[in-house]
Amino acid sequence: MINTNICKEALERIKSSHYVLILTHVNPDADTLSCGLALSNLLSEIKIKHKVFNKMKNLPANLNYLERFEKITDNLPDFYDLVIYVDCGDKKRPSVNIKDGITVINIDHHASNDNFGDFNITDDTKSSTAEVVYEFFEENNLNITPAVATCLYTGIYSDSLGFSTPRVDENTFKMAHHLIVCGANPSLIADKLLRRESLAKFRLLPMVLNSLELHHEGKVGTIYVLPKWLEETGANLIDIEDAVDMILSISVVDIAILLRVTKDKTRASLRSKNNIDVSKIALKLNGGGHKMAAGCILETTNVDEAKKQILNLIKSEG
Ligand SMILES: [Mn+2]
Repeated sequence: MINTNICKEALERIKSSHYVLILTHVNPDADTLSCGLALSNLLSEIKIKHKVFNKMKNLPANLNYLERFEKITDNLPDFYDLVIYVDCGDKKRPSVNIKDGITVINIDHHASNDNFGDFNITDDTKSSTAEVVYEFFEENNLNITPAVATCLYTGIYSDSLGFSTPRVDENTFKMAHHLIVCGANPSLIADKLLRRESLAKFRLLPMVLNSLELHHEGKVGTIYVLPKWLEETGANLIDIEDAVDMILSISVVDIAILLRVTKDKTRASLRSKNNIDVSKIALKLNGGGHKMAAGCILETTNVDEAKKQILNLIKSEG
């Protein structure tokens, strides 16, 4: 649960800092980046020097409408005296080494968060970290500008899969309501997030969907993508990320698996519904993740071999 005093103390600490480093997680999603940018917009307003860091060179371009998006950097500044982690279930998620002895603010909603910060603003009842950041603003009576409102609405909308995940409740809608009052535009945000796909994606998608096979009485659906398909269509791997969710949306399917073959290995993304824990399967293959969304790497470039390894494991797990 979010503690008012900790929110106030954390803000005081931010205000007394000379340079704040805001860390977002690898393979960034809209939640981590929108939280980082909401804080960045606040810090620039109150004139605190800072940087939003993300390890990746290629950030999801569909988030480029968020104010200060272009300022996100993969360069660590030489000097910083406060670090804020956003949407990071553990300290390793940003995949970067920070200097020892620096104060850490940890803002997150993962149930697995072990409160690694000096200030922990965490709440695992929230469907997104954006809701936790919203509470941080509210507890401190901070002004929510249209830029901040757009960031936070984006994080909530995206991480709750359009207000459809189990942790969405009346408070989620209350916050969304207030963010719209503050200047977030729901239809514009949905257009920016959902309706700007590349043509290449739609050249690739039929190939990938055509690879669909159902196993174990239809409960497990597999699809794959081969490197030559990416070459032929000019699509990126990121273009195919939601194909696995399409397979999971098939009524009989409880586990959907996307196998992405690369030059030297195969990456597997696993999704589940009906309370099935795919993180256990990923863990057995040295991967990890959440109960309903996990991943691992298979040391083969033969897609049938990769499929066999993972299906045998699912069978043995029951
Ligand atoms: Mn999140």
